[in-house]
Amino acid sequence: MSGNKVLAIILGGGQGSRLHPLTQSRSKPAVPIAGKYRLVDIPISNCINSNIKRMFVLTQFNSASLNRHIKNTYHFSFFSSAFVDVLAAEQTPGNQGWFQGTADAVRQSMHHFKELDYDYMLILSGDQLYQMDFNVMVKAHIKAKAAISIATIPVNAKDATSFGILKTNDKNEITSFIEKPETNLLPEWSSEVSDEMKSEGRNYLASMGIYIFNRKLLEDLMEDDSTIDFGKEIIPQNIEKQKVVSHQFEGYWTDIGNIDSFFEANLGLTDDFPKFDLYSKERRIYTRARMLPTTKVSGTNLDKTVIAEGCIINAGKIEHSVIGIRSKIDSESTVINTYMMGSDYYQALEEILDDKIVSMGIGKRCFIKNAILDKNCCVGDDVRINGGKHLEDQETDTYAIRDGIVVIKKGAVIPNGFII
Ligand code: ADQ
Ligand code: ADP
Repeated sequence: MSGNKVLAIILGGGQGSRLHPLTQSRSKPAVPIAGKYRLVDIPISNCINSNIKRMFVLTQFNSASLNRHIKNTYHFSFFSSAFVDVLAAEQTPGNQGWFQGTADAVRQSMHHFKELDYDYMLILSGDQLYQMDFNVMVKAHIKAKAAISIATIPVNAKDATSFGILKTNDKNEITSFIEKPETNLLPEWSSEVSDEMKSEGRNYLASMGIYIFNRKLLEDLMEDDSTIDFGKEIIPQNIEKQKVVSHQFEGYWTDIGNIDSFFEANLGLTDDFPKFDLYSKERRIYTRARMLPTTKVSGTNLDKTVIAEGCIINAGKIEHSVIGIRSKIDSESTVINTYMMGSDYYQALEEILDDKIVSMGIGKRCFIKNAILDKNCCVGDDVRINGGKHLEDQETDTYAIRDGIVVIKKGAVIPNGFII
């Protein structure tokens, strides 16, 4: 199957409010994950690995770091038709509005796709962690002569209320669909799943928000501007009118659209055998090649920790943490259950040696637990950040607390001796 007939759209994010404050100064696709990547690298890499090499990233908020990242990362051969283009919400004479929902975002971008040669549109979410071969799904879509295919995954009752839940017949055709059902409706929505899934209590078939549409159908559907969302309108309205097929996936897949799930997914990379495999030869995750120096560690007790390139670590102890590019952690500091994103650049030596300035990174004798440190944070000496469920949600200029996780904002300066 040639990837040339498939055009991919990555839904890069609406307001991004669920990931606030990580999205305060950047669009969601540009949020750094796993120490050296950005969220958008996941769907883009899945497309490249599936030989789908024409992609548009739709975003509501066009940040400099997203454009820089895409421009500096995805260089295809001069002779290839491959591209990754960012389409930010734009006001045109015909449309004064801002993107509202997912279907709206696609509708407002349709004129960019008109001249392109494609038969199938693959629509992806920008905030999910998974590795999937979309070609298998495209092949199944063509074989089934489907109009729409939806990637699906069995989930448990607790998660089922956050997703579109569906039922299929014995030909995998979707017969009914409900977007984010209330808990009291769940008993009517369980499906036949494999024994393994059943044993994990995953009895509900959820939409992964990954869709394949036949071109003509999508173009027709986008003509009707009363529909706003795929999950709320387009999919439920077309179940009976079109052949809509479920493509079940049983690999690792997780939605990382809020601070809690984002934090867990990042720390999950420190497991002995992480569910998300960054070491796979076939399913490689691409990102910007930065040519950074190797990481230097001295006197640190390290356990279950992932450290990216270009770091200078003199901490006492780091446990169950992900330490991003160019991070600096000074002596006698302890870092536990923390995702430190790292820095965009190295400070000049004069700044580092100036006692009046809090340097970038983590200072001496700090204790940091259950935290996310956004890029370029300057944490002074003797700072204590003890995140956990005992803390209530709150927000200041320099940090926010969400579900007990303390998020230090990008570039925030946390003075010596500060306690959270
Ligand atoms: P949600 O994830 O709740 O459910 P939604 O918030 O609409 O759906 O977001 C889907 C994706 O589109 C996200 O990556 C989001 O950031 C992005 N997005 C939203 N609005 C956008 C806009 N205006 N411009 C660009 N991108 C935008 C959906 C489905 C469910 C399904 C889950 C699976 O509706 O049926 O179960 O995805 O995660
Ligand atoms: P990343 O390196 O994670 O891809 P960005 O795309 O946001 O990060 O930009 C990082 C690059 O931008 C750095 O390599 C550096 O050259 C430059 N940069 C960003 N901010 C600054 C700054 N305040 N001072 C100097 N250089 C900066």
